[in-house]
Amino acid sequence: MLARSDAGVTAVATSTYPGYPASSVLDLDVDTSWYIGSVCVASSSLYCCEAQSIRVDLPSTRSLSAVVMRGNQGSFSSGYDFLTGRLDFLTANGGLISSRNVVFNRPNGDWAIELTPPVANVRAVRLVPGWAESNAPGVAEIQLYGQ
Ligand SMILES: [Ca+2]
Repeated sequence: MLARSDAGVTAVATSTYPGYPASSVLDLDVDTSWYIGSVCVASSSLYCCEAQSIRVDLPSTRSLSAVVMRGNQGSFSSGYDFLTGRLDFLTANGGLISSRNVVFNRPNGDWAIELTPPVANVRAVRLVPGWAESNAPGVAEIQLYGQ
């Protein structure tokens, strides 16, 4: 697994609920989550969070073979999951390599994908939420696999 904070991987979010930082998606603890701090607003729905995102940055470009995301199991184990989203694979310059649509599994909010073939030259992975169960939704883990 590539995405661990002790391996130089970092996470940054456009919005964070106090006490639930972006780094919570990298600690390999399903009981800790990052949550969006703002009220989710969009043209179509109160519960659409696409104005926010979280990005996991790698210390160097890598080839990713899988992504695993885990739903919230800690303080807010139900009612604050993402329902849909989009996962963007980015270059070192922030350019878009490719994207995958995400429909999180119910009821736990988990999601996983094997990337075949692997996505090469990835420097960052960004999750752009779509629909969510509520305001201030979050995710417990974003785990990246590859070499
Ligand atoms: Ca966590």
